[in-house]
Amino acid sequence: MGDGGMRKRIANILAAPEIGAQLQVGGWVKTRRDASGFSFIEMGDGSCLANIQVIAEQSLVNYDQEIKRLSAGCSVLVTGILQESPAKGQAVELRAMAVQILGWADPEHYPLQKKQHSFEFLRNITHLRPRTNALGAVARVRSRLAYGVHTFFQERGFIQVHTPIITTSDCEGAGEMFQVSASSVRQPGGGNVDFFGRPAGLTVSGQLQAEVYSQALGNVYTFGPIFRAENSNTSRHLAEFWMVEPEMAFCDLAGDMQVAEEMLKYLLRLALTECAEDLSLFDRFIEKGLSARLAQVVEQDFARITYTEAVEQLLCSGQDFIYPVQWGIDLQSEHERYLTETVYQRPLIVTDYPAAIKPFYMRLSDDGRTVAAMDILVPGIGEIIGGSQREERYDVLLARMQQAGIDPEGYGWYLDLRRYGTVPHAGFGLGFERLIQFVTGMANIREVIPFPRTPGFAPC
Ligand code: AMO
Repeated sequence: MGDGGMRKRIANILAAPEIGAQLQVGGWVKTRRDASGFSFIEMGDGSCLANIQVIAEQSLVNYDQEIKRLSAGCSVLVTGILQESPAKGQAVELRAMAVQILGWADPEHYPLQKKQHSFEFLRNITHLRPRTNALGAVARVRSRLAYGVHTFFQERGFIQVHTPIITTSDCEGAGEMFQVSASSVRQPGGGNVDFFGRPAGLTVSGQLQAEVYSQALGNVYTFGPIFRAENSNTSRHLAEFWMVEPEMAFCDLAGDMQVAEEMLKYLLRLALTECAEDLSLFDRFIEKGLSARLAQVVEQDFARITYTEAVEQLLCSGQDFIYPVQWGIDLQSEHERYLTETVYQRPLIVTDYPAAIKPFYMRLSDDGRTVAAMDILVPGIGEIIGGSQREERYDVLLARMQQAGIDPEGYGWYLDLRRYGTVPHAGFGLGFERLIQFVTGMANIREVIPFPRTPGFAPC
């Protein structure tokens, strides 16, 4: 099927146009418009937001039979000469020498017509929605930022650890694990036993296992899929999402916050510089002023307050919140968003939460009632990062586990880390989809993951 050497991606053609060169481009038709003696075919190949315009003249052998039947969604392989475009709207165009139709898309049934479709409609065709401008742009930004996560940590000497997807430890202790050990194995002597010998589930966080490696290798990170069976049908929750979790030995909460802020700014800067074309689409159609907002976040220090100060501010706000505020409550999205959007109007780090509402692994502070925790809240989203300094003292950790009703039996390995050469350490979890929401302005988290899984929804 043509010469791979000659075949080019549209992004590369537009980045360094070679006028007069013979090229081959494979892609999907967006529109076809007929003029006298020739047709304009707009085609995209997903490599960038821009399409390329093909000029197909009626002298082409399949012009009447095929080219004039092309419609949105058809796949074509075009061989042609790149030339400067006389018309406004594009700098170059491809004058076709041959247009090979690889696949038809019946215009009667192809669901992606030229009009703008709602994101709700597109969610029901997750297999076709990446062909739209917006979802294609999201996929490219997501890919670039996933790579950026690795470069950020690798450039700083962090070691990536592949933490398990199947686990017997419920890190967050919130009872949101999907069970996987239902299938049992037959024993040689007859009878069935549970596959892993004890209940196992899909991981809700790679943190505990990342801690293991941080206690041997220093600074590590894990970046993988996370599964939570929370029955929350909100625009910020998924049952399957991706989390970036660094874990740093010889590090306290201050160091943790510093890395988290640096990482977020690094990723936003990367999006601004390397995804500018895609961001311009979001800026025009999803959130006006998006790029300026991101640029501002990169420039400013994040605000920092304690949980106790946050509660005081909420109590004095005069706002009528759905969930009443008092010291000891878990901050709700409405509280988080009020603080970061209305009061501070920039990212906000809230620290020192009540121990009673946070997991057992967070380090108990000297006051005995708060833990060295931090959440980073951003406008439009609320919580994007949750982290803490970990409890490195054996006795305190054991007591916290017992208080939380966790059987220390199953966590002997985790306690061992405190028994043998324990060191202060800290880490955090960045919800990768919430980052993509923040960067693209997408209102619903279901649009920023290729195949969203939510209660009652997992179509393919
Ligand atoms: P936490 O539970 O706060 O922390 O989660 C960390 C971040 O993950 C994102 N997040 C979600 N994103 C989409 N759908 C969900 N259902 C969902 N739940 C959480 C949020 C959140 O800030 N072990 C700790 C992290 C650590 O301390 O290392 C943890 O899991 O952006």
